[in-house]
Amino acid sequence: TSEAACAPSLADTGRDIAPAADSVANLREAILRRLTYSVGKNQASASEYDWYLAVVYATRDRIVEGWMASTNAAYVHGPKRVYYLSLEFLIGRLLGDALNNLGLTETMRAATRELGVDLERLRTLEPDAALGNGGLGRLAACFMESMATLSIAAHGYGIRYDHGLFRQVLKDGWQQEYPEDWLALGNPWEFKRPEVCYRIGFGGAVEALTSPDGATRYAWKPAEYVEAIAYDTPVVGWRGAHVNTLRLWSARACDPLQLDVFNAGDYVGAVADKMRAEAISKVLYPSDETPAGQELRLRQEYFFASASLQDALRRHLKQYQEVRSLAEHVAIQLNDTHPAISVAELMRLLVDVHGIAWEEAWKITQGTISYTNHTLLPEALESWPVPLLERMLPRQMQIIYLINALHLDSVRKSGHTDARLIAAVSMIDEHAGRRVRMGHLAFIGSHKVNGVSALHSKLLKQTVFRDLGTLYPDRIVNKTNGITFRRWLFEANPGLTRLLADTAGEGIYDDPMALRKIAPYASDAAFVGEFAAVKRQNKVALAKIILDRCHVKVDPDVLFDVQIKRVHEYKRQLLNILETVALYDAIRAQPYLDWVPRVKIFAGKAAASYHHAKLIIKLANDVANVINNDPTVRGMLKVAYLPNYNVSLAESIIPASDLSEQISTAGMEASGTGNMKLALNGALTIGTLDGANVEIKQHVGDENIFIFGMTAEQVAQRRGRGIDMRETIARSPALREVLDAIGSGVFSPDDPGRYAGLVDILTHHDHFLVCEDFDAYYACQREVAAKWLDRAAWWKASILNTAGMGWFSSDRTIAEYADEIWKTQAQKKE
Ligand code: F55
Repeated sequence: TSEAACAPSLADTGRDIAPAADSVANLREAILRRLTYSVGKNQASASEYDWYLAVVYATRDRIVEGWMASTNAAYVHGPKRVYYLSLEFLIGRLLGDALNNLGLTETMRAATRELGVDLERLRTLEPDAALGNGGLGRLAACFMESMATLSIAAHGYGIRYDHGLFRQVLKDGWQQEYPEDWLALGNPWEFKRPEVCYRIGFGGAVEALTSPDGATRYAWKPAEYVEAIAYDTPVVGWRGAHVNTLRLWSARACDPLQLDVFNAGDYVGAVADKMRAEAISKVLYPSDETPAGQELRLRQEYFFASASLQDALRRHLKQYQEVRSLAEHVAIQLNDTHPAISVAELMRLLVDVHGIAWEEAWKITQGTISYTNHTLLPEALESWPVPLLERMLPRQMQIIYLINALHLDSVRKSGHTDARLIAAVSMIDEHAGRRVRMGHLAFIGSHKVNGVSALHSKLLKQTVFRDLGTLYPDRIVNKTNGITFRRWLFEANPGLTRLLADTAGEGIYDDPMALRKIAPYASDAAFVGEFAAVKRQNKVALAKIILDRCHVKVDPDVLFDVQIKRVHEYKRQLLNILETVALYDAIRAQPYLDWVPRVKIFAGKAAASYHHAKLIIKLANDVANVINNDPTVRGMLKVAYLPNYNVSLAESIIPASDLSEQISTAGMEASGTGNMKLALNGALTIGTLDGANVEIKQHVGDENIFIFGMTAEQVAQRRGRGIDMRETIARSPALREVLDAIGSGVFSPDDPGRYAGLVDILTHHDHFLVCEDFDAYYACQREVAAKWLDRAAWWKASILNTAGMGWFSSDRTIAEYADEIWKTQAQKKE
């Protein structure tokens, strides 16, 4: 029997149909072969993990031929190539993704069953690849899957961190960080490519050479080199049609040790250089939003930018034998400013290494690069001190100066002489020591700059890039984020997927807009019953996880109210906690009223150095302890903080959620993508008019979402009047009671002063306007409760959420990038 017999047939893709007997047999034999020859075990001695490896290898074997075909097709047909440069790829587990996209889930389930092992169990042995912090990194992972699905010839480039995002443990409610070790048992998905190796320079000096024709050329002589080694992971698209590559760089010292130092007896000193070099790919920086500003971070940024650009240029030269046509054949997308040094590095490679004249090189660079902005927060905008850049990357700093000088010349030539404007559009910030503004560098080096939701892109033009946007009015565009439905619906929620396909037809597997077809069933009693039954099943499964991990027993029939995301003041977990306490007070005041029972579910990590966010986590846990143990509440309110939020946990929580908390201060959440995952799975949103919530409202309908609070404009106005909240608090008895209770230690009897400072900030410097939005939020939550009591109305709204979310597929987002930014199209044939 040939391996081809195992190839996915369209009919069984993603469906729970009876698998063909011979494919099951083939797969079973393939697993056994891999167990024997790759893992080196027999059936009798194989551990669960050995079986897991054999299953991954057998799955991978069904990807590799398509991978080589896709790679080859890109050389033969020459479509424009896309390079997605991101310091983060928050991937999660890959086995379910690969099987599902190959249409092999059921066949594999049957094959493993015949071998006496449980596929579901094996899946959980895979560690999450957590090479990202949050939304930005997860977006990169969704985009990789969508680019493969749309057969775009794309490579992802990033860093193969030895250690991804830290593991969060809650000890007495306090967050503790532990190193994460996803590679401890090896990584069966990756292919090491030791032959794909680039030298990355650091430090040293620039030599000016005058050639015989009188022109000056510059040569950078780095003081130090580090090698970048490629590790490739195949990314298989939906139905296995196309396979792209995620290429992650690992840092390796050029010399394993200094033998002379070693021979002199200094065994530690002999490997010091090696340690310094290899530190570059040791660990992901765990900060979301606030850049760490440390030298090692800049080394990471340059290391991966340079390796990726050298690799892209090598591939282009191999295919076209010259570099001048780069912009016609290549699009490079910068995921935030983290890879923005690419602008200077590409110029260096073109001018110094390939001998292209400056002006032509600049056209190529701008024509090739584009940049996505993910934040407006001023403290989140990256800038690097000029002296650091001069020391670490002297030639790139020269190039930045020259780009800036030419940029400012052209600004002046077009008639702008106003000193304020010149200072505002300069790549050098002269305010607090001289620093290079990486957002400006990325903007000026790009042909397109995009925001990630309609509101965010609008605000981008009004704030961060107000002046640059006026000078280059066509440059800023919007590309509202999306999510891959394969992971966030088909894999995470197979029960709902089956119901949707049975009702709306198989078309939903390939056309997310076909979800609209379930709208007519939103009040159909039979459909509602099945929809509700799926949700209940998912809630039973989550209740078990909550019991195991939080030791809190929750009834699957209560309202599951969920806020899952990185912990940050602007995301306002505090607002949710304050409302929880107010509800607790109200229940205690009238315990025999008919309260809508609910559980508040939280999950999320705080940056390790973000003390205030860690205190918010502790508060949520303190509040949970008091409420969960108060008999007067009689289970009408519970609070659970699930530790160590990651992609896999999200896949369990999201399908079980009834209410999605998207309550950031308006104007501060660039887009949000968890909001999309939850709404797609039938959760109703309670949220502000922020980020993509605005567009979710348009797509699901005003009646099917709970919007409250200030708009972005009102936030700006309110802040203009100052952020002292004493009057606001005085006007709200409920808020006053809550703040008094928290501030006086009702939830922290072991340390009554624990939250005095936190309450003081809310009272006197409430930058995120928690107090100002409190009453509106509390009232909106009561509307949620009222709707919950009208079961038919609730399910109708829930179903209309799922029906209306098709537009938020990342396939739509990627198609827009391809059309309007990359100017590329899907590959024809392979
Ligand atoms: C990571 C490192 C640094 Cl130095 C700065 C920011 C981050 C980071 O993780 N940012 C992030 O996740 N931003 C989010 O991007 C999402 C995708 O566009 C948005 O949906 C979300 O609103 C935004 O906060």
